[in-house]
Amino acid sequence: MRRLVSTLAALALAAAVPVAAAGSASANQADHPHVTTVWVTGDGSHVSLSRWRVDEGPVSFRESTTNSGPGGSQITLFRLLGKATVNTFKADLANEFSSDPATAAKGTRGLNRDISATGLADVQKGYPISVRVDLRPGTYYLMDLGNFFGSMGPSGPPDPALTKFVVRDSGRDSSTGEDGSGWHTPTVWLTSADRFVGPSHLPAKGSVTFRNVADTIHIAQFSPVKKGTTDKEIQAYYDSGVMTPPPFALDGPTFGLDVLSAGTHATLTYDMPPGTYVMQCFVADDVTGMPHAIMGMHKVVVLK
Ligand SMILES: [Cu+2]
Repeated sequence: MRRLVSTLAALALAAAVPVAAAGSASANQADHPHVTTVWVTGDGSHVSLSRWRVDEGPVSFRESTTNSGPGGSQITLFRLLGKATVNTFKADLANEFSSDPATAAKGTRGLNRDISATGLADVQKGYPISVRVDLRPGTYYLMDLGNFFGSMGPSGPPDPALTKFVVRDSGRDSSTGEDGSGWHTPTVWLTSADRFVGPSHLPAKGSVTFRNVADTIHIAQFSPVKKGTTDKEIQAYYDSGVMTPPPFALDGPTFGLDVLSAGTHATLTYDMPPGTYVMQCFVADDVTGMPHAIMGMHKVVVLK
């Protein structure tokens, strides 16, 4: 029971209220000559794209949302692996969000096996984010779970609409291409020990590269917290199992990296209010089903 209570508390923290003022933050970034740009708009339930077909290689997705609800848009880009189908993926997804820990663990194992996901991002209205990834040829899908998370917490399994996206084989060897690592952006590693490893200060306006060097999917959701909040306080809150909102939580826009599969990376370019945030992962552990955040996958960072 304590585990479930803590899970709900984690979700409550994740669904912080967005600020009303919508600063027209433009997530600009220098365009590499060979980077393809795709504009992505979510409404909390559906994803629309400026184009549905690109050549393999680096792609910059300029993501924004029209959803002013607390969930904004939480957009995932993925392709199916092996014998997985859309139906097996949806079954994995339903398991992942089960309130039964054993079922949630099974969901994570299924997603680790059945998809390769590279973001995209979780955004609020007025705070667009660019996500740069390197894509190999294949058929991809996008979904937006913003409305699913925007309610008082998930109720029932998600059944998202999927938008198809095709990456063509251009004949060139994309493995030797620019992978974004030459940008000299700050890097956050998502590790097998279920920890974020990276700098304690990140830009409030700029780019951060996330590299998943673990054996499981992870996310990195940023929520504003009071200045001076420590990871020790956050862990004590989770360990206490209380259902009240975290005393360190602040209202303000949340944002972050959506699902990133093991062995992949993505670079987020954003312009968010400076301040103290906690970066957290709410993926269910693939054995215990406990959210990674409760197991310690949280990291306080200052954005300035
Ligand atoms: Cu994680």
